[in-house]
Amino acid sequence: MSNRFAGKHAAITGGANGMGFEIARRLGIEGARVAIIDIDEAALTNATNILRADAIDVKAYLLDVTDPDNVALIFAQLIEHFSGTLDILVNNAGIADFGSVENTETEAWNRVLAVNLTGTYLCSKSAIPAMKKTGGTIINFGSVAGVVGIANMAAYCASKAAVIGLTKQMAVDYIRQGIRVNCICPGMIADTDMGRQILGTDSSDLAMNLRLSKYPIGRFGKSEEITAAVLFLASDEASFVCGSAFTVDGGMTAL
Ligand code: NAI
Ligand code: 1HS
Repeated sequence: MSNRFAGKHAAITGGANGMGFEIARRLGIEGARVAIIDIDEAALTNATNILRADAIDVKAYLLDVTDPDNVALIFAQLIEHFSGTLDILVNNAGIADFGSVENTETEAWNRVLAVNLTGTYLCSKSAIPAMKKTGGTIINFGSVAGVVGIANMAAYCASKAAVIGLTKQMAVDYIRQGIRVNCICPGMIADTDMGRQILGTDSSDLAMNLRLSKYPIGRFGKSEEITAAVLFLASDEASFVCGSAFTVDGGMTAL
């Protein structure tokens, strides 16, 4: 096993479940000390126990990434825990909601934008001052839904397109200050709660085949395939990768 992240300090939002958990686990296995941040207290406890059983140095932080004061507070705490440094931030926390523009309630619209976009902005804002001191990298979570339209996901698509825009903007502002910013744009990842939630909206053979027909590779993705790409972006091997919207989607957006 390589030790690509030995001596690195990493924070992963939404790190208690799904892809965030897998990313935290892989970063830890490859040597990083990790902070997992999540709104789901029970899942945080469970994730911490699993990671510690794997001998990973992990600390859990309960946080709603949409809350500006608490984001600032928790990031101050975790950066202090990491002796004033933070090398890697993965803005992975996200939620989905369903509806066209006409039938998306304003409250749902605001919540999706708050978690997926404002959460990314707030956590980055709190991480950047520490990163400026020693250099660092930020990986945001976009989606194929930020690149092409997905039926009945107005708020989600808008939030992910905005995350891609924010990524490019941040990349330009911060690369000369030693911070590389990129985003990952996964296609459908079926083995997470969100993946199951989306597929569960219509699991008829017709709907499933229609969805699958959008994927030239002939299948949906797995968390481990996204994790591998995120770890590449977080590593020094990606030293010239900056402002990228990295699609990892079995060819979905190439079709
Ligand atoms: P998931 O539902 O398994 O995990 C999301 C995590 O974010 C959960 O632990 C949840 O508690 C946490 N979270 C939600 N709201 C939060 C908040 N306000 N503050 C802190 N934590 C919060 O989802 P999954 O599939 O692992 O998704 C991770 C990211 O990947 C999301 O940004 C999602 O939009 C994106 N994505 C997912 C795809 C999929 O097919 N599953 C495809 C493309 C992108
Ligand atoms: C949830 C994630 O961001 C992907 S949205 C893509 C849904 S699909 O229509 O390609 O199955």
